Amino acid sequence: MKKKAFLFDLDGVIVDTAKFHYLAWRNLAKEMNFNFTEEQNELFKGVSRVKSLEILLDLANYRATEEQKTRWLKQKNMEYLTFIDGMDEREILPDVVRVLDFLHSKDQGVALGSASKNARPILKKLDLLSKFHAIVDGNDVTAAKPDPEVFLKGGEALQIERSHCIVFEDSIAGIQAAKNAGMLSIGIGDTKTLGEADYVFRDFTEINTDFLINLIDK
Ligand code: B16
Ligand code: MG
Repeated sequence: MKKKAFLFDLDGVIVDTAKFHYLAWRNLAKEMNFNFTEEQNELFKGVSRVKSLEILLDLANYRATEEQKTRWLKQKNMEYLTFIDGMDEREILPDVVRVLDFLHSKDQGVALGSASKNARPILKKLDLLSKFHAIVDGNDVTAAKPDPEVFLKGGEALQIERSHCIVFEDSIAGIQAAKNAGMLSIGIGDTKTLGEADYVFRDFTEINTDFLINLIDK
């Protein structure tokens, strides 16, 4: 059995925090007199907080001062954190823990590769911190997905070469980041949206033990 690195995105892969990001951005959009839709929220997946605000300002056609942007970023995050505070283990997406535990039982490397600066408190809230040998998040990277930095750092932290790294991602930018890193990519979500990935599954319930063993032995 070979040692591989399995790199997990957070939002949309381990937990569905996109709905909380959406509610917080939507409330901010109201201050711009803009009706922010769930469809538009798709553009925010895997994108950093600062970049998300830039996109929202563009959509709303709103010119904000630097001071206002700083205030809004803080306000959005504070509201997001109140939603996170109400979360518990029941929010973990189906079969994520089964897959994490299986990889641990096979002595594989497991790391987080997320754009979020709130990744650690979220994993703590879900009691998942101990399932990761390394955490690379929005606080550790300078370049956002589709730049490969977050996954390259994950592989490095586990000391596993990139050709032996496997990425689970729900966003197009994240799949591109995995590809740019020279890693195998597994899309979690819609086949049409994530068509660029090497494999796509609706969720982890579709990923069976044989598939994981094949990935390890490849
Ligand atoms: P924060 P991921 C990303 O997480 C989210 O998909 C994206 O919507 C969010 O803007 C970004 O994290 C930054 O999050 O405001 O918590 O720093 O999918 O890369 O795990
Ligand atoms: Mg994601």
